[in-house]
Amino acid sequence: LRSPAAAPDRLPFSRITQEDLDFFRKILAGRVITDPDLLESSNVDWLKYCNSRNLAVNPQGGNTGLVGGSVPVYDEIILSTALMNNILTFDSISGILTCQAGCVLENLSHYLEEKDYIMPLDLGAKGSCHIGGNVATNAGGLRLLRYGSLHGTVLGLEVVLGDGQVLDCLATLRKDNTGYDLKQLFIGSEGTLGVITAVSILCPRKPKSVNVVFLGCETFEQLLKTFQLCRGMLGEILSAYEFLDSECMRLLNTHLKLPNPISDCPFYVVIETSGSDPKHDGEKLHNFLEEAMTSSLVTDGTVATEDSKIKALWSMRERVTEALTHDGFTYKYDISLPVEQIYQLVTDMREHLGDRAKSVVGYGHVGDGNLHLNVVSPAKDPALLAAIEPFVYEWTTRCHGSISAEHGLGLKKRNYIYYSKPSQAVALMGNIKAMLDPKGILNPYKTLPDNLK
Ligand code: FAD
Ligand code: 2HG
Ligand code: ZN
Repeated sequence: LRSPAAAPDRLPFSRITQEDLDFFRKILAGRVITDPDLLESSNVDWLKYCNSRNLAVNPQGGNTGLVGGSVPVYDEIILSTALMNNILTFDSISGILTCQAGCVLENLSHYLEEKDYIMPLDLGAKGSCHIGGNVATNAGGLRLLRYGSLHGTVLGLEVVLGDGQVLDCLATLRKDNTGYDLKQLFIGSEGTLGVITAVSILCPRKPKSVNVVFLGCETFEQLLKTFQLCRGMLGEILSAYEFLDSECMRLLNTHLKLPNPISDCPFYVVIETSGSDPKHDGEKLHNFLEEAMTSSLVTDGTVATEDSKIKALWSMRERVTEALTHDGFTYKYDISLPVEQIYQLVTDMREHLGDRAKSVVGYGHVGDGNLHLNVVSPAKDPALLAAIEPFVYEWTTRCHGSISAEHGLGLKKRNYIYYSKPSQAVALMGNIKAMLDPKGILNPYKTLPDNLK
């Protein structure tokens, strides 16, 4: 029996008697535990314990993060959400799902599809990443263009703070303006402000008609004009506009043996439409493709309507990261820029590095103005790194871009925050961290720059 100093007065419940224990032993043979040593772990609130012992904790979901945020730097305790994988509720009228943080994104998608709904986000790491990790990183992904960011679709969160307090903001309401919207602080906080234990999220209806088109363009300018054209002609059914360059295609061919589904081009686009009427969507898509071809914006293309071909076309975009891992040591940059400037950075980086890099590739979420610039070398190469940075960050700042569009700062990018945020904003972030996690036990060395610690 515990009597913590700050506990509220005990309410008038009955005391457990020997008869109660006998009853439970009868219905739960062998499963009633009364040994104080065995009960210890169930009675101790582990975060309270870590806080009082000043032990550092590293929350971990699917460990697919790309900025070193999900793994300990020294001897932090890894807190994995892998076993917290229950779906709690789903309301088939509103489309609101509540689940524990450790649910794998793809499992949630399968669950929802049976109910004619989908998750509002999708990413290449869906088979491993957890919804808690997605929220903690504010993951963007392939359909942000259509369904918006998690800052809009997440309706509620349950979070355990550094001192063990459970913050229950697990609302399932579309609208709730009662005071500050605290859950927003934890979306994208990369495990530094609290441990997300449950999420409620607004899910869109499953589209009745999905088409995927894979197109080739001669120049990036044409690719952007094609984007403008398809926004105008496809309108509300456009659900993704993604790109990869010919270097990515070469790596997909070489390392993953994925053949190019169309003829060789400098740039490739994956366009997805999702709608409720196959005939209407088909007509719109047909008109768009006719216009794009006759105005010579695109040089070649292929369309998929059935699942297996849709999957195959998507893998040309989703598996670029995997292809890069087979090419050598990869330096990764996840940059937000005004959309007209996104490929110029790749061109300038190639020119700047000359033959010092093995490959310099550009791909990403054109629709969101988000470039993934990856530079590969045969092995870790400090001289190459010194040539890439701060060049890439200074270039980005000149264009008023962000040095982390969707992957976060983690360990790797924490000290570059000032390229994208003014010092007052960073100082305020430090104050928020100090208020929510005064001992700084949650994911130390991550997100915030070293000069704040
Ligand atoms: P982890 O990697 O385990 O953790 C990431 C961060 O969140 C860490 O700082 C960790 O401490 C924290 N964290 C994890 N769980 C919790 C929790 N419950 N409470 C508090 N903090 C927590 N990202 C995109 O944004 N868009 C993409 O399109 C995209 N595509 C990808 C494709 C591939 C092939 C790969 C490998 C990665 C991709 N990513 C993408 C990056 C990554 O998958 C996402 O950041 C993802 O959201 C991380 O989820 P996770 O469960 O793996 O989190
Ligand atoms: C993607 O969009 C991911 O494919 C991964 O965000 C990007 O590996 C990368 O740099
Ligand atoms: Zn991405």
